[in-house]
Amino acid sequence: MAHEALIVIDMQNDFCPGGALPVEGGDEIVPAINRLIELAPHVILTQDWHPAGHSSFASSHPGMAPFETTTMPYGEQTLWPDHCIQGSTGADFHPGLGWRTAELVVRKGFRAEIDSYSAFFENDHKTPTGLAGYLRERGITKVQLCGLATDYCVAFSALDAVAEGFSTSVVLDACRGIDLNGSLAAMTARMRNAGVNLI
Ligand code: VGL
Ligand code: ZN
Repeated sequence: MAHEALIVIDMQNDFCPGGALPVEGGDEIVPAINRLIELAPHVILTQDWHPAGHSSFASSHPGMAPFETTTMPYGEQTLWPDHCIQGSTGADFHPGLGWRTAELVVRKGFRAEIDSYSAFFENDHKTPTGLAGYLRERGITKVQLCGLATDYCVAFSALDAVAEGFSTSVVLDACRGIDLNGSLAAMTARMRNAGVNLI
């Protein structure tokens, strides 16, 4: 139990209804997440944290529209509406989120030239955020994930967590997905096949 951490992924205004990149029902999971936080021995939050003009924004690519795909030096990248700009209200945590006991906030996506869905690695799957080392140094072996979005930041974080050797669960009731071109089913299958415990 003490060796377990809850990682709450990107529970930010821009991913909730009314935000710049709203996930359907994103705000509905706040009470469930707050219950998980109350039960968790350690709580870590992630915060999508982009500079203006970030390369994952469609607005940075003339002629491209949000939700289209482009090729970056590190591979395929979905383009998004401008969202979670550093210091903006959209980047703030949902006002109902019970973040008070959180021990660490991992900010990600702060390099203009590369996106970062996962809490562990940027989208080149090579550049670490430091989270795996932090968890290991603190003796944490087991992680439980929840938040937004199931098929992007939650899924890539969960896949990296198992690959890094952490016993990994995703609480699906405390997540909501974007579901672009079947991404929710595809990423759920990838998580299950990788050995993520889906609960
Ligand atoms: C996310 C798209 C772009 C997420 C972040 O939190 O799932 N999705 N940036
Ligand atoms: Zn983002």
